[in-house]
Amino acid sequence: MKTIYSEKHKLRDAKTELFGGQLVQPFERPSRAHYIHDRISEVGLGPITPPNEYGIDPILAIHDADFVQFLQDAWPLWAAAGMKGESIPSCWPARRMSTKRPTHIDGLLGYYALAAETSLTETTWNAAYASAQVAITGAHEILAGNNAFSLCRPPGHHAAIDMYGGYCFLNNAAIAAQTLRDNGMDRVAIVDVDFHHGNGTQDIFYKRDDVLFASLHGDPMDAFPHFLGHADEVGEGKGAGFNHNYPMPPGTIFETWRAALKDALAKVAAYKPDALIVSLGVDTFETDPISFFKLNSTDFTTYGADIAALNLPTLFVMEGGYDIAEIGLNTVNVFMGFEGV
Ligand code: OKP
Ligand code: ZN
Repeated sequence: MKTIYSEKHKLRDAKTELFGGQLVQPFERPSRAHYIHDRISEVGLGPITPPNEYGIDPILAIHDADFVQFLQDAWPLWAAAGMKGESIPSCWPARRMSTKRPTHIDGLLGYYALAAETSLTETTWNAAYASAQVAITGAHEILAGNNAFSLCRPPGHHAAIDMYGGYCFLNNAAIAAQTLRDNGMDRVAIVDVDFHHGNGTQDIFYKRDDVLFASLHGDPMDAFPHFLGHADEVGEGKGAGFNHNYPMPPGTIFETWRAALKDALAKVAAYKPDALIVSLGVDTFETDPISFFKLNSTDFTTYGADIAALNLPTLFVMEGGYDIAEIGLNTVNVFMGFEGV
């Protein structure tokens, strides 16, 4: 299987994440992609190639133009305001407040952010843009008849139509799905196996019946993003019945998780999509520092084979995973299972 990878992910190298009341080194850091890249080479999974340049239009097919412009303007505005640290939101339109878009950068950050842990930096936009190109290039591999892995970084599944946060800026999997739709595919399914709920992807496709979304994740009562991902969120309007959430409690073991995956995959099979996109996060691993599921390394191989059994053109898009020493092994194990190696 071919991997799409851009060196430009290194431009996303924030120094700060707001975590537990402290500014810590971000869990989502460049070495994550390096470990995955090295493991792919080590096992000889297949060629690793840079993305093609598809421009801004496929991004604007998913995200609002004012939001995309904000991602580019935020750092210059922040710097011009004389702020000393990285750009962190501190103020939100909470219940019964105005939804007018402010002009001051502190207001804009709260307007477009869904959480405060994700610092914006001078080159964050460039990395997010490159990550989206990696996803779009992967989609074009699917259109050409090949399965592929888009080694996206930064990740994307928390980014919504007009919101960033949870380490995500542009929704890579959603952009890839839309690319497939805009190039002749009628139905696309996205299965999100990252530990966290893919709130952005759900939001983007919630009222649509042409992209089915299923997510397995830590129950939002206990886990980020806390305000979406409940089992009773099933889609709306035309989209009713095309959104499936599988929230699971702390300590969930593979047997339970796999039963949820099989249920989700059965929904996908019944939908008869032209292609499958897997939002692949390996933060379900037992020693992930910010998550609470209990998968071990061989479980990733096992569920890779479960996904392969669908026999669909499949694009894997990288999301989370923060036990960095094991991220290469766990990620590539999914592909070993998928390819039946
Ligand atoms: C991004 B992805 C934990 C706080 C979690 C943000 C997590 C973002 C995960 N106490 N903060 O889905 O892997
Ligand atoms: Zn995650």
